[in-house]
Amino acid sequence: ELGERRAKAERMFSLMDGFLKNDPLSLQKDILHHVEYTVARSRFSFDDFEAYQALSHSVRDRLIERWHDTHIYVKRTKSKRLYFLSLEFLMGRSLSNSVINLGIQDQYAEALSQLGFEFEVLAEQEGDAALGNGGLARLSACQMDSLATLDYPAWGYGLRYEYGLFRQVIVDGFQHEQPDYWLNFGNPWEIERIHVTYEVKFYGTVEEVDMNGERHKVWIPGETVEAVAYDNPIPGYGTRNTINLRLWAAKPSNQFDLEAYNTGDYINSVVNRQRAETISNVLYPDDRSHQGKELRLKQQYFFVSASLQDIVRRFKEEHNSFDELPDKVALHLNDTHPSLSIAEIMRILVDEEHLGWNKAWDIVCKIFSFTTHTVVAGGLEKIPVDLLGSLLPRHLQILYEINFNFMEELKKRIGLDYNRLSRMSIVEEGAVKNIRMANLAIVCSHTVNGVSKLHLDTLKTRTFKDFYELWPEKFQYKTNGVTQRRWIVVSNPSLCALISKWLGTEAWIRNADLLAGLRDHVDNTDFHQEWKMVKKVNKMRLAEYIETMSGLKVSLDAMFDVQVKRIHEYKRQLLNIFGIIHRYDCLKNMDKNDRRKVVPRVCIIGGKAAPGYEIAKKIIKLCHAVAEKINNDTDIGDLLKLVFIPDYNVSVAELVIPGADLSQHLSTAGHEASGTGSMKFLMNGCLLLATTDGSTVEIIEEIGSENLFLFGAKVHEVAELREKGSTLKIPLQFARVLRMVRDGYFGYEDYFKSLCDTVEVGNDFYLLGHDFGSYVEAQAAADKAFVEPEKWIKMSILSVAGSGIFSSDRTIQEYAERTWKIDPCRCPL
Ligand code: GPQ
Repeated sequence: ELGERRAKAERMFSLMDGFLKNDPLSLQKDILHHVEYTVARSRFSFDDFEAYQALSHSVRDRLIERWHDTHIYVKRTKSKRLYFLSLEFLMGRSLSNSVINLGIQDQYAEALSQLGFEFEVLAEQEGDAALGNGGLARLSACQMDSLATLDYPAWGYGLRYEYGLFRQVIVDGFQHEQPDYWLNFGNPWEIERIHVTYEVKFYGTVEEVDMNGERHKVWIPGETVEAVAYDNPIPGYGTRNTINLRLWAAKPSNQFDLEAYNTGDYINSVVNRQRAETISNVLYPDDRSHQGKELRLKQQYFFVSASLQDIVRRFKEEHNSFDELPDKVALHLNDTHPSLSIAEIMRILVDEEHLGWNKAWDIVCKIFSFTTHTVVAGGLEKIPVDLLGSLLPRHLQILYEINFNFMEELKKRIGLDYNRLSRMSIVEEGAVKNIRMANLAIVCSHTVNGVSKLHLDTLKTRTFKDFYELWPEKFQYKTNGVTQRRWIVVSNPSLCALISKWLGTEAWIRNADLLAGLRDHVDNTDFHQEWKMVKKVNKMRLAEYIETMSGLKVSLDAMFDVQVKRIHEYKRQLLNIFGIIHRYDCLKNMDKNDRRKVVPRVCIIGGKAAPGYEIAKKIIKLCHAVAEKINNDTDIGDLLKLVFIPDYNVSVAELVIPGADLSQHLSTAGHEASGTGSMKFLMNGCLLLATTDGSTVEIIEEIGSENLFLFGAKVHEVAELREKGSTLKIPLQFARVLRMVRDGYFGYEDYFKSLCDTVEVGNDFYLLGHDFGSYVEAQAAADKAFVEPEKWIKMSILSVAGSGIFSSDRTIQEYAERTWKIDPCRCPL
């Protein structure tokens, strides 16, 4: 029988002509095949977009082959798998990244040019997959790339939102939000798995029943929705391994309500069924605060339930006893958003698999790890008990039981310290009772991770102090990282080529530590010349983009100074704008001779404000109002320009970051858990102007404080400074700038009033006034360094040379070894 099966397999393989071939001629044939049969256009006439579609399908075919092989191999080796649960993945575009990771970039370029197309032009046809908000979501995407590249047997799980993060449109300087219906033109990068579906239950009641002489809880749902899997292959670089990102979409359940149909209200019944699909419709755009919304809770549970059913099914296919679960499965909670997993897996093990509470709890406590991205306790996620009880009645019981046991254990450990007990309780008592998701995640996880060294300190001494004192061994940090594949190889091809040339190898693309080798050439003037040219090419690309987008012509001799990230008060884009006003004010008051010594600047700001975040929206408007004034002042000319780049997203970042000379990371010390944008700039040879916050602390350790421009209050000073309140000394220059805005120098004085109030003496929580003086000094130091090109280029080279440890490969390897305890599982060629 075995012989028969093998013969059949061989026949199948040869019928398909073996694996797909990657020579340019074969690629052309495949592309044309897809033009004709997938896109259904005539091969004699198709446009760039259709060519992009056909091209993507040919890439997808190659991904699928490797993805199948990887699955089969992991299954055969029975390796322990990591399941990375995240409600957000900010993947951006896939085409270039896939082709590069597959290692067939040149072949594709040649194939296309023979067909009369240019790869780069077609790549521009792709829209971003923006299923996430900001740093947290992009981190997940980088980590998926590293998991695949390092051959780890991992799966990502998330939601397939039909509307990704809103598009930001600027009208009259104000942000407007437009829906991002990104699936409109199809998505060649996903594979719909119509047969991989699970029922997800909501509402209803819990009953107790007798089963084989035991009492068991049974949840009778009030509503059932179906989850359908969409698989997104994630290729590793320099390996055949291609892992899966499985995203769930909601569909109406097949168990329809017969009653409703029989009573004759057919139309309404269909319309009601359709409501199910709304669960996975839209991504919540408020980065870090979505409290008390039923739909959000539904999304969380829908995602958790489908993922865990899938994971448990796969486990049971391969193993006989749940005792093996901790050796075979690691579940990672990316922030608290998927924490309902804990209650859900308890429900599955206790109610469905009849494991007994204690045994189930023992197992569950060995499989979860948790990363928090939050700094302040006030930002932690809570779910109102009433809401949870009505939507997930059985889960609420389970959470109460977990909490009861935890409280009992805690009393034994710490005695009857009621204040502390109530702070640590998973259930928050009060007028509105809440479930504290972070407490739940900490109680059940074997490891709690911060995202930078400084962040861990904050967790230990402030945010989770009580828990740290109870379980110090649980607390770790893994400094975030970003993938050099996307952030150098894809987005900065000229720098990529230059690095490989001077290192004499491309091995740094898999091992970023090798970037340190650039230090050997830091004094080489030929190297400097080439380095300078690369920056120039990237600045030209960015300048062109700015001109097409805004009509503004900018000078390539100016320093390109960039701040791009979500708009938040703590990130202090307002400090940047105030600095620009101050610079403008100084220029206006300078005589002609002095002006000649000024370093021209192009200030670039970009980022989205959450739709309901009024102050953030005012910051965007102020940026436009100031830009309007400065850019139209002929007296100032090229000495100062201010550009707001609308709709900042992953692909805009790929263009902006390589073109920056200087980048700004201005969070008030102690507020940025890590920050990952800075790492992308660092890898692109852009110098940083930053506060000593988040991962900047470690960047300083790597490249030395002399190679970046630091300013501002230190973490340990912040609390004291805040206490000083209105007695805090504020520089006159700051007061003057604030006055200008208040007095309507840039118009809209009524509209900007509440914004100005947030930084008024005594009310200035983020300490803009206090930090302004040292900020202006750091800016002056940057100006001074810029007019010494040799010095600047050295700093730039040393930045890239020191960026190796900020590769997400390093982060993932640390997680794999210290937290998940998984081994690489490299699929043979
Ligand atoms: N982060 Cl809590 C987000 O992007 N969204 C969030 O809701 C929270 C955190 C960021 C955080 O602000 C950055 O400092 C981190 O670098 C990033 O997560 C990834 O850890």
